[in-house]
Amino acid sequence: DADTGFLRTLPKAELHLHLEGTLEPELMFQLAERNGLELPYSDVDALRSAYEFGNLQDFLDLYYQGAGVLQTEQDFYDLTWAYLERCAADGVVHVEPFFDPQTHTARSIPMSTQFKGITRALSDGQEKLGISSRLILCFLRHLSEEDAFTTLQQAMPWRKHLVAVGLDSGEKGNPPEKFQRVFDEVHRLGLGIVAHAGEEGPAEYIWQALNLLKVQRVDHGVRCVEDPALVQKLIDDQIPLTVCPLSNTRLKVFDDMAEHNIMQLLEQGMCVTINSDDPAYFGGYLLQNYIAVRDALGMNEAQAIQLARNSISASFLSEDEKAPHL
Ligand code: ES4
Ligand code: ZN
Repeated sequence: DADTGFLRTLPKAELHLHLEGTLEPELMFQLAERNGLELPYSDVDALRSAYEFGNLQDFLDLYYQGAGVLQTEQDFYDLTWAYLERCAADGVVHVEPFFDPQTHTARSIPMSTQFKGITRALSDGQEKLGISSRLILCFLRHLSEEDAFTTLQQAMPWRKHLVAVGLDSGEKGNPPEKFQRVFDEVHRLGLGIVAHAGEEGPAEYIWQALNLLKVQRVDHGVRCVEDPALVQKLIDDQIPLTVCPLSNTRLKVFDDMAEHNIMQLLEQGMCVTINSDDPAYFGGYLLQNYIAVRDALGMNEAQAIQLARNSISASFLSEDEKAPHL
């Protein structure tokens, strides 16, 4: 409809997107076939019907299993390219995707295979689709800090292809403080810093991400409302939150989209953005997330414009690079 056309045409950036979370069941089966692997599902429909999650860990178990079909440079290219084509269709002009190298190095897929496939697709995305991008490596927080240090070392030959380092995976019991020293090193290397915090974890983890890891953005962050002093800090310092509405409802962070707090956060003056997180698993790419928020929470055009502008201004682009989109 006309309204969806408006949301599509808005220049939007996506700042919270896991490349492994864009692996559609169809591509998963294609890659399994290409690589001679057997999937524990009879077909695409059987796999899709397994996407019924009670919490974050239920999802992560399937997500890490699914990523097992990614083996060659071409696999990483095809994954990334398919995502960029979706972006073009949704009016996304800039992306800052995450990838989880430890998921792949643990299966003996070299860091170079991952970087080569992903960066070649991102470069084609700029050239053929006009979509700019900056890549973010994420450490898996359920693994040790030592493992994160090793991963950072292995990524150093590719440092110029990275804009930032993030922290993802199961939040409960894996607080940001566990990774303070490795993010000190990330800071010394001149890379940006982001972290998932306040998705399933408490407001305290958001404080730790800010004060100990020195993040420039908070991924999710929706549980900030449990601490009024934290809410005030996020407003005062205009720390961007990369909120993922369909993810939060699929993973039961909120029971229903009607209960999501994103519009309250926005109206309180926080720099909130809309993102898709793991769209192949949560039922929609970026535009579908805007539509879901509009339909359930009555986001009006002015608010949609604000959210899209926030996504550009919260990106790691330079002010000169942001200007044409603002
Ligand atoms: C993730 Cl939704 C979410 N939370 C934490 N880690 C993740 N990795 C991929 N999706
Ligand atoms: Zn995420």
